[in-house]
Amino acid sequence: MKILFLYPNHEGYFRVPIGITLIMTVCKNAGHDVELFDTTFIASEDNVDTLVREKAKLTKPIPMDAMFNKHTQGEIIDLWLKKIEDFKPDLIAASILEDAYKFADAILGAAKNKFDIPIVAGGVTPTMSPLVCIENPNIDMIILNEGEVAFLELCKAVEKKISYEDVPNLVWTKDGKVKKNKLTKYMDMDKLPNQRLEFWNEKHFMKPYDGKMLMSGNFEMSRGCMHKCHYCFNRYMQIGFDKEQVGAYRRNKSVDTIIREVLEHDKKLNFEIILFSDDNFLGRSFSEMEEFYERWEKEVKIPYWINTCIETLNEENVPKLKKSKCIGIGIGMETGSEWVRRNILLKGKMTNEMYVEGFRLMAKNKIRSTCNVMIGFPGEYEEDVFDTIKVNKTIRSIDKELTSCAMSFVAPYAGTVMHNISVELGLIEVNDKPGFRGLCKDISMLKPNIYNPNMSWKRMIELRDNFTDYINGDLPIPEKYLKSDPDRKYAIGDPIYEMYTAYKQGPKSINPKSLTPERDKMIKNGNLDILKVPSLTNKKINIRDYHNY
Ligand code: B12
Ligand code: SF4
Repeated sequence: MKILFLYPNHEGYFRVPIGITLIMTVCKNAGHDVELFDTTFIASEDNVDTLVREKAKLTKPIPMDAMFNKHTQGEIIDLWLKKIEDFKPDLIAASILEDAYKFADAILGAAKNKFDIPIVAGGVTPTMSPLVCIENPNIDMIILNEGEVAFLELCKAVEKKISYEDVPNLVWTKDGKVKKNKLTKYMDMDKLPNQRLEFWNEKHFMKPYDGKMLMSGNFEMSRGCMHKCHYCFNRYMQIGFDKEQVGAYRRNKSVDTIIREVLEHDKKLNFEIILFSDDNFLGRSFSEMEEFYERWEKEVKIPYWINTCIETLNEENVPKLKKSKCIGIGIGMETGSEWVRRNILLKGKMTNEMYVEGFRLMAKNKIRSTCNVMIGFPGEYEEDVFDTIKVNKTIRSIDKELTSCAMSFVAPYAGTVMHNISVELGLIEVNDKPGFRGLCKDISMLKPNIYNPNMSWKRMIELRDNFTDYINGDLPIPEKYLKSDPDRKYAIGDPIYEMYTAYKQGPKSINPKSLTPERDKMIKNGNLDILKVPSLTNKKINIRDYHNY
């Protein structure tokens, strides 16, 4: 069968995406004819993320605009329609993240208008919000969650023209009713095939790093995370599906498998750096990591970069990471306010002290590090932001060559508690078009998305823009923020925190027919305090006008 995949990447953020690559791989391995329409290098004139990082003085500038050949949306659609005409697929399959959903919709809509080919969507956004996406007239079906097994079953059903009833993980409509089929188990990571990389433009393998472009490989050694952060899609992946599978989400690939996979590709591609996409690389047993350090050092010898949680680093493993050629580590701290981290983000009990120690340890072992933080959580105050700035200033001062810190805006992605709370409290402009109902309009990590009564839109941008200067000591921290208030007297009585309590158990997938279930429940029970949240009382500040405020 012929399957045309769509990777609707609209901001030029290149790197081989493992998810859709694995889906294409299983299809090709099963004998299907697979082609890809990838917009990465034609929908943007540069890599927006790198430009932002360069502007924030986080990376050494490397001009990359020559890699891009920006087309208008109309031109992209013409190319897409031509591709469909030439290839004549039996099925169109798109991988969608929320930032690119609107763009994906425009491309899929053009196909829907002109051809009669079934369209299926997978990836994080359809997985988090199936009831929203299935209302989209340009999407016929959704594969929830991991697609390696389910998608092949769907191909079988489409090819043989048999009922979709037995296709696992499928969300579809029958007789006007939305149906959710049974789910398959989370994948055994050692049973996954090695990625087939032939679909991708070679530019996807380039990684701007320390002022150079390196040949990079993108691999995964684990899936999932054991933490419960309120802003992260991982929490939904733990609890949003099969109750029996809650503890099964966090899984590892064996060291043997990952080494074999990397070496297999390295023979042809000569990697200069391996990027591990795992969210919490060191969140596995000590003995397995020992095996990894030893074997990587002897058999692979390629420098690598990981993301991990701060509490996984210690005096014993950091030198081993270094010895096995780990050259960089990304850490999500998210906020420097311990109260916000513990109570709003549910990020665990990590103290600022633990973060500073962790960064010190990495610098001592000459490993580069990045501390990622955000601004704009509902219930965050300017005082909290300066707590973030102060702890990052300490981290920066450890070693300016080896540490870096990056601040982005909180993006309330559907499927996270941040999104639930933002919708319930009227803190975001919510889309009301079928297929989009309940999603945040124009979501992006590059601008404020969430109305915050404690900080104006302009002030948030100013704080983000000045973040690097504050932490480098080029801008003084205002006198009134020099001392932190661990009791957060400035926030006492803020009714917003009630909504966090209502979502303590985790996020709920958005139902476009009932967007504010918890608020409705509170009002029904006579708990009217929630209505005192300024976004619900102050009609003068319309969310739509927040950017002028
Ligand atoms: C590596 C990575 C990237 C890479 C690769 C992107 C990609 N599309 O995979 C790069 C660096 C390019 C990237 C960029 C961005 N990323 Co990113 N990224 C990740 C990260 C850390 C790992 C992704 C991964 O490889 N996962 C492992 C694979 C196996 O899982 P998967 O991709 O979900 O795929 C499985 C299923 O979803 C499904 N599936 C996927 N596609 C399809 C398609 C079909 C047809 C089917 C049936 C099934 C299916 O099957 C797959 C296999 O099981 C994730 C966090 C995470 N842990 O997932 C964030 C994440 C996906 N990124 C995110 C974001 C926001 C971005 C950016 C917008 C950031 C920015 N400001 O630039 C851009 C957008 C780029 C784009 N349009 O794709 C968010 C998405 C949130 C959301 N709800 O949309 C995530 C979840 C992180 C977060 N903040 O929570 N990212
Ligand atoms: S620690 Fe990181 S990856 Fe894990 S749930 Fe929290 S934000 Fe997500």
